[in-house]
Amino acid sequence: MQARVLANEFAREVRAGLTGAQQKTLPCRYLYDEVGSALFEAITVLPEYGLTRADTRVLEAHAGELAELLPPNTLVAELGSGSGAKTRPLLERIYSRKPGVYYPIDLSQRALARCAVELGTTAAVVPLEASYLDGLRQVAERRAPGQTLLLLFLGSTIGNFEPEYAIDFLLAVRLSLQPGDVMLLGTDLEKPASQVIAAYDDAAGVTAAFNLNLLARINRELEADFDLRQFEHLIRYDEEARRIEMHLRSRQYQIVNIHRSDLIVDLAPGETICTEACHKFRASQVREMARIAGFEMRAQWVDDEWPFAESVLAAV
Ligand code: AVJ
Repeated sequence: MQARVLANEFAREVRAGLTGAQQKTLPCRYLYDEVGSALFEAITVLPEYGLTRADTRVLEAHAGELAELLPPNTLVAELGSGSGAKTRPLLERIYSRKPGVYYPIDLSQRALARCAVELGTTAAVVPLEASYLDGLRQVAERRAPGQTLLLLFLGSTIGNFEPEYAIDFLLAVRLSLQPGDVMLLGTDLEKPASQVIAAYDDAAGVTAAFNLNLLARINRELEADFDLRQFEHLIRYDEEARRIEMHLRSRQYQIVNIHRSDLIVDLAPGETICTEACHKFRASQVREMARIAGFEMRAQWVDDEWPFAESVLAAV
């Protein structure tokens, strides 16, 4: 029998993640459809989730210092622009004398459109709808000789990579940069387990809704019949690896049909689907990862209230 050619990458990745005897997984980037992005925005203002507030505070506190480290002809690009709200104080400082171009790189057209509205008065926004590395290559092609690039990678998104892969990713980024370019990297830092767990298992259930929405999205886009009420949000924290995982746990034996993935899955009672892993870092670990990838740490700022670091990494 010839395998059906699946309609798109989403259908293929869902199939790959749910097939086989190992831990079932779904790629975390699919959490961010329109509903998922709105739920994530809600997560960022939850009392238990200090990450985004810490990121924003450190950026605001040190925007001036960062701007002083950069030459006047600096160009700014950002991986995963989100709503753009965190980026505003930085862009205002950097482009205070002469407005410049800002390249947000994101797979979501909506995020890019919102970012253009949010930051359009501060910079000339040129949205790039692309994966991180493709977008970065496009920026590299467009830059004028002699311009310095400031690349923002905020919000600890790098924590979604397994540590070895995080280094590979930084290496790939470094290959698209020139010596003297600067990457500003935000990383959530190690903190007590109870605090980490609460941040991903909030009392109001917003993170649970964010997690379950992935199944709703699969139902909508891939003609599947997940019964969301038969799954529960589950958080696991591996303290030694400093890795928090989000899972969806099946409440009973069940069979799910995912039409566009050409797949029928069965789940045992208690079996889980892992939907995201987020690593927490040590401040020294960021310096080390950066060094291996060809960057030198020029500054590192840590929030006083919620352990979170902003590291200034210069390409060498
Ligand atoms: C966007 C990957 C940084 O790991 O904290 C928040 C995503 N998942 N709550 C994080 C997330 C559940 C977030 N990152």
